[in-house]
Amino acid sequence: TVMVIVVVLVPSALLDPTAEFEAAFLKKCVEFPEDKNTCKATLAIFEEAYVGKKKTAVTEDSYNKLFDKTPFKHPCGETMLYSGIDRVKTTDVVHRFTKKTGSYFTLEDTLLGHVLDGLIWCGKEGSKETFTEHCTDTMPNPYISFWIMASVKVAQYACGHVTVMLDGEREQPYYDKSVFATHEVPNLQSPEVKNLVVILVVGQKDDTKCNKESLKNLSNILKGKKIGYACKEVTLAHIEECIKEGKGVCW
Ligand code: C8R
Repeated sequence: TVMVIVVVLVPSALLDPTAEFEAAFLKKCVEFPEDKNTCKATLAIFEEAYVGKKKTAVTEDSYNKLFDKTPFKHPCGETMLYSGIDRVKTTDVVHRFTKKTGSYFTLEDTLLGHVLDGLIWCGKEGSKETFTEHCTDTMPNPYISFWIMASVKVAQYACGHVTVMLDGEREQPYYDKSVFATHEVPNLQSPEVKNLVVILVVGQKDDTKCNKESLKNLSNILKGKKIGYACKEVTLAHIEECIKEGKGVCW
């Protein structure tokens, strides 16, 4: 018999989804200087939520400990929500705005949101590994359960004048199936939250788009929660200008 030994020279991280995922997590985590020393501990708590479990067993509550141990640090009165804003026009205008101007904080500007945006993860029963494929083909799954819990938590954390960027060119800027509608609006706390300010992003300003039926629904829901409502049309070009000049006071 002839024994054939094949040695393949590929960096081991490329063959090992767990190592690759952990490296990506830690790399993005240390970009937050205040959290640098706790990134490994945060990763371990994060993995507890899904490692060794089948996808459908990972629910929103699986991430309770993670959110308890990783509280938000941004000013609660500078919370920026958004919905549908990056599907049509210029991708990610809201994230470019908050990053460049340093005013307002989206979930992706908080530690966990920043680290996990763009990553996919899941576990398997009887395995200690992290997988990064076929993770979202069940409901629930570890990925969607995380984003739902993160959305609930950031809405509960918000206070004062909360801002939300919505797409004014859509028929329904406030879309009742969105995460914003199903998990954020219902979790805004009164009296901590005084007001929800809709920044309605439009192509051309015509001062009619705030009158859309779907926004009347939103204002009625808020009225029922004793939270104030305001809506302001702002053109995409104006926001792009603010981004370019780094102007956080934009409307
Ligand atoms: N939020 C929800 N989902 C998020 C997210 C986030 O910050 N970040 C990512 N990557 N995702 P959408 P929406 C993923 O349709 O439904 C919070 C999830 O897979 O543009 O109203 C955030 O605070 C999720 O299913 O908007 C924001 O205020 C889609 O992207 C709303 O919820 C949802 O993206 C946005 O959720």
